[in-house]
Amino acid sequence: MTLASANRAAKAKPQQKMNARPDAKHNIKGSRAAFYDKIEKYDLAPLWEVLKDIVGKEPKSRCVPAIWKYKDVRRLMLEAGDIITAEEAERRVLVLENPALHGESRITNSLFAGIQMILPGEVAQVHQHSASAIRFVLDGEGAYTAVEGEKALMSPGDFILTPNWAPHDHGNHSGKAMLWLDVLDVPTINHFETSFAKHFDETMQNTARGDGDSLARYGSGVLPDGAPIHLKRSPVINYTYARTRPILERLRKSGDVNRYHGARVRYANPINGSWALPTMGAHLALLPKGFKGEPYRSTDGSIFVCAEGGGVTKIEDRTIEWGPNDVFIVPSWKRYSHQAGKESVLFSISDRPMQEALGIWREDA
Ligand code: GTQ
Repeated sequence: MTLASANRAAKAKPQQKMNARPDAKHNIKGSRAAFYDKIEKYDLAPLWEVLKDIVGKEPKSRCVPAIWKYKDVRRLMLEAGDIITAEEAERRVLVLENPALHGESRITNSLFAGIQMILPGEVAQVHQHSASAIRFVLDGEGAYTAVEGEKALMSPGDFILTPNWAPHDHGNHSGKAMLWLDVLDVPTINHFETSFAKHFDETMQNTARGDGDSLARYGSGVLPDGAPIHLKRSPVINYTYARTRPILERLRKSGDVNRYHGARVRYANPINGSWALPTMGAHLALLPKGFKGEPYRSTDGSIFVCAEGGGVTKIEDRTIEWGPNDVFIVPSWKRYSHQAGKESVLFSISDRPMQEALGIWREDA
């Protein structure tokens, strides 16, 4: 008997008839186990043994809540800078592994997250892949990421897109280490077994478009005439913190403060109002001083980054205390609430656009 069929046999619950003789139970169990063993050779298995596991009544995340303290991450990232160059590594990234999923290169079941660092003078060479990426800038000033020929200069709080198959390279002409959070839909792309990647002969792209070009073209209420409306992704490359942060202030001042999320904006495609990317959806929220959020849950496990301030998030029976540049996660369908002693800004990102596209996203508010 194989291990799998032994496990199934051990779990098998005979549906005993009222008048069955005592040994019938044993016989049924034994004959079921033998049957399971037999059909396994035909690559068949009994659904009734696993039905409740695979068609769950409620989401049961494999992930656990977790926080990565920036103080530790920055120190260890700088140490990584001593042992490997950006060129050698191709991408010098420390993967944020969900503590329950070590070795799976993922922070939630569907998303990858990592901290990337580029030191002054370094280049991370141009490549492209089926996975989409976003950057949320943590620390440093003036290094660049070049995406589809636009050279985007990075400042803390910037939200930068690398849509699927967009060529991208990173470099640092500044005098300081540049660190940012990468989030990619890699686990989902690999779930579909659809990963392609390509490298180029050149190290860097020709950057014909300067810093801020796409935001200036598409991000102010007018659109270049004839702009394609059916793009699955936003044409904006860098949603700068300088442009987004004052909008949060406006919302706070006018009292547009959601009781769960605070004064929050959604990063949108300016052409059709949809999410900035088809696979990952992001928000930026201001929690006013003294904010006490009400408990909330939704089916999208979320990655949060503290951009400013500090506070705590209660996730069921756990309390996570966060400060600037800390990254933490709330697994799918876990009830959570934010509290902020001082005015704080939280960035968040999840796989919600994919769930909405499939019609399976739910919230419980
Ligand atoms: O910057 O292209 O964190 O390809 C993981 C894979 C970053 C990137 C990551 C990547 C990149």
